[in-house]
Amino acid sequence: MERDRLVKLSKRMSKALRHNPGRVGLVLDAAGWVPVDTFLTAMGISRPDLDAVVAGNDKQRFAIEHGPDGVERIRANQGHSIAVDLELRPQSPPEVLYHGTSAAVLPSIRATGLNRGGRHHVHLSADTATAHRVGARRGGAVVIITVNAAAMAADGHDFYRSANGVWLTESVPPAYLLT
Ligand code: HQG
Repeated sequence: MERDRLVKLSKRMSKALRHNPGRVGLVLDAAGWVPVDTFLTAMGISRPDLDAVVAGNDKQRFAIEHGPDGVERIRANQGHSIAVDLELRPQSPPEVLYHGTSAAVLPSIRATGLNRGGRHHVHLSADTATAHRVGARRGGAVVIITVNAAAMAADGHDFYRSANGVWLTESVPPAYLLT
């Protein structure tokens, strides 16, 4: 099915742009960008397929824009495990943010808070429906944790919002977990 093909392609693109560019011979710049032409060649994909993935992406995972040199470039909006500086500015978060995860890890999260694991940040959602979708990826029962983002911000924790609306912060200590 066409949709399945594009989802598969999107996953390959995520891997290359977030985790392992070297595997397809790519080098990203400091902010995670790579020229679109270079990317197409390295991935062996066509421009129409790329555009279909970027435009049709349920989470707007990728950004395409013209760089300061006029060259068109692409990067992943969030989710990196490799060192890239997305140049996000701290922003004032809403009162609360949500984190969807598996019920199985709840005791550990209550004990140590939310950790970023292999990624750059802990990922938080502005609404419970999105948090539920994120948590459902883990399989099993989903729990949605409410984070007291306003209190964290008041205590000096920085929050960022990726271009596709994901809220990011370095870690969430247990004291800020509301539920
Ligand atoms: C868990 C997807 C035990 C955490 C989604 C999560 C998101 C702990 C897992 C984005 C823990 C990390 C990120 C602790 C955190 N003890 N487990 N103390 N602290 N965890 O995939 O938030 O499709 O790195 O609950 O939509 O699930 O890739 O993070 O289950 O936006 O674009 O450790 O990935 O986006 O898992 O998902 P992940 P996530 P994409």
